[in-house]
Amino acid sequence: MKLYGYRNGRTLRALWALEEIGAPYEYVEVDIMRGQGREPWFLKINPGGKVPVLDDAGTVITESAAICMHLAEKHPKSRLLPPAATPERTACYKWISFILTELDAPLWTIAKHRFVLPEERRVSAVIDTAGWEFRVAVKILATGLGNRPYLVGDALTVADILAGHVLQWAKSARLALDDDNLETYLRALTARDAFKRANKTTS
Ligand SMILES: N[C@@H](CCC(=O)N[C@@H](CS)C(=O)NCC(=O)O)C(=O)O
Repeated sequence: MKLYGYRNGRTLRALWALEEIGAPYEYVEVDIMRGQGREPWFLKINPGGKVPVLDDAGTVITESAAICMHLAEKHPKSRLLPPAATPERTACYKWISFILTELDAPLWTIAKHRFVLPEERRVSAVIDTAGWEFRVAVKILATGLGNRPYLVGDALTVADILAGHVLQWAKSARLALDDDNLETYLRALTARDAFKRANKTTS
């Protein structure tokens, strides 16, 4: 397996899943800040020009959540997804969708309007609204988690990998989590050996 990625971003999700399952992989850094994502060799792999991208024996997967779910399906012993067609699997799908649409989306909006978009496209008022949207959504996550160590069942799933990533992203974007359980949850996730190995690769 080959993972194309760039540090400090959603690549961490894919690396973390790879480290949790313990399968061998090669990591290829694509320096998106220096335009490598727009180079012809990379556009052949992902015409969207974005990372992460996983090449699993010729199956090329874009989208960080899809990569994590693909890895979980192919390595069921990792238990990164609960068994198919169970209420736990459905709960996992629910949280994955929620995290992507309600937490990743406002964080991405904030990043875009702070530094990603060309200056003439940035609208600073949007940042405040997106911050408010994030705070509303993160309360729902906190309520769903309660004081449990995982979002679904009694083991780490893809939902926790995505949640851990967005919570860490929020903190680095100076957004407070305002919830002791979420802080404890994030501390435990980032203390995992697999997380530390993945984080080292991208930092
Ligand atoms: N929804 C995609 C987003 C991928 C994405 O935006 N990746 C960023 C890095 S975190 C990127 O490659 N940006 C380069 C660009 O937009 O040109 C995912 O979850 O994988």
